[in-house]
Amino acid sequence: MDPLFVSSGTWGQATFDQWGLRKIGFTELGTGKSGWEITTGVEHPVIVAVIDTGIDYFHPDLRPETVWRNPNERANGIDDDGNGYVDDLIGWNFVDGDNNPWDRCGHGTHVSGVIAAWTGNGEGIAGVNLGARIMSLKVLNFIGRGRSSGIASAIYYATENGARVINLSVGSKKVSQAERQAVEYAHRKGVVIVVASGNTGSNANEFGMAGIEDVITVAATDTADKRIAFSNWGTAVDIAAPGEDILSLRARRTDFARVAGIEGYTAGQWIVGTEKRYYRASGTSFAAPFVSGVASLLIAMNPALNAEQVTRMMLQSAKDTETPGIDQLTGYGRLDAAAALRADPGFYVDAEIQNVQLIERDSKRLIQVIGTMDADQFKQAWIEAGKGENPSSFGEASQIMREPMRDSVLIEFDPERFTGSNKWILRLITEHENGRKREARFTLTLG
Ligand SMILES: [Ca+2]
Ligand SMILES: [Ca+2]
Ligand SMILES: [Ca+2]
Ligand SMILES: [Ca+2]
Repeated sequence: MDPLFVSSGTWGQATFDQWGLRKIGFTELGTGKSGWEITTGVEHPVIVAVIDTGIDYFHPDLRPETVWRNPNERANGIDDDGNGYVDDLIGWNFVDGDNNPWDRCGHGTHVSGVIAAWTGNGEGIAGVNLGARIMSLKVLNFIGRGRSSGIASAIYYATENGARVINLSVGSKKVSQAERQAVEYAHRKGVVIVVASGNTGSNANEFGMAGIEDVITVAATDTADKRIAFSNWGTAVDIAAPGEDILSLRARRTDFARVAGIEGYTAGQWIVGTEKRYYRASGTSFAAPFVSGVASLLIAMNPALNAEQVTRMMLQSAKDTETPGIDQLTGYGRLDAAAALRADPGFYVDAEIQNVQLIERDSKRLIQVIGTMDADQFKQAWIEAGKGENPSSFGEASQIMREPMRDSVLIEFDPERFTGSNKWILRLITEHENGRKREARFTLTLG
């Protein structure tokens, strides 16, 4: 195996150097438990667009085939395939308006390495999908800045030129109308769009593309499956993946933590290896590509899967962490690739409380619970309530409900039901016919 996949403690840490990859289910072959024993992705190469700072396409730990090549374009100064880009041989550089997405920052190469570093070549690290084709679309310059028009154009490019997965480890507070429309377009065309939740420790709903409905929003977790403090949270978060001290590829002559001016960082501190070819970094930027990589492996395993099925397989099989059930820190939980690769594409069991509001009807006050209780084979659902912020026990608050519902009023309570405390935890539990349950919690604060 690759030396840095096997090693641990290289920079004095207590974990494997590639703890994140192992955490999500890519362990040594021969154990019967590794995701790679189901597929390594090589049988069916899947194009993954990395919309970022570019790529070091000469990196020795990337298979030459990993860099996507436009099959219908030649270097002749003519737009052979008529896609509007002249000589776009391996992607496009939307920053400078040319065909060279060379990475002068390092961020995009790091993201690309998580997805598709050369596993099993006896050098460096391993990546999630050995067969992936990375379509590098450069939208950010050497200090990680770019225009939103470039991001929108890159999303269209990826969609029109065969990408089945788009990784967006970029973003800021604002999302432009053009970006929103581009994401909607890619979604309509069946592309899986994966977005980092952002690193401002705030609500991802207000963090650019991470707050758009049609994307998979990825938060970052640590070695104990806890959300890392910088990782944005909120109802927009769908899933979490490792995002601390993630080891990947270093683009030649880059040190992006230094350029970003991270407090207390000394130049070269995150560079790894005697040849200085590797780099470790923390952020939701490096959690998202684990999800993109696994999405591409699912498609490699079964190219007929659609985006909805791919998403469902990852979300429904995620390992529940933080508060039981779907929560605002980690969504469905931490990505589990081995489980996702074994998941039934049709299976789902959902429980979600979107809102709890006080309404008045016929001069009577009512507490209305809005949400979703649904499954592909729905058995039943019910709501329980517990007193205080951390209830020691829950009591039944509703009858057993036999009909699935989506995005609608699940129940109305008489406020009198909730006496003796101004804080209650509501717990919605949905049960699948096969016995699997999922729950969602909501903190009810009474005035
Ligand atoms: Ca072209
Ligand atoms: Ca040409
Ligand atoms: Ca390697
Ligand atoms: Ca949870």
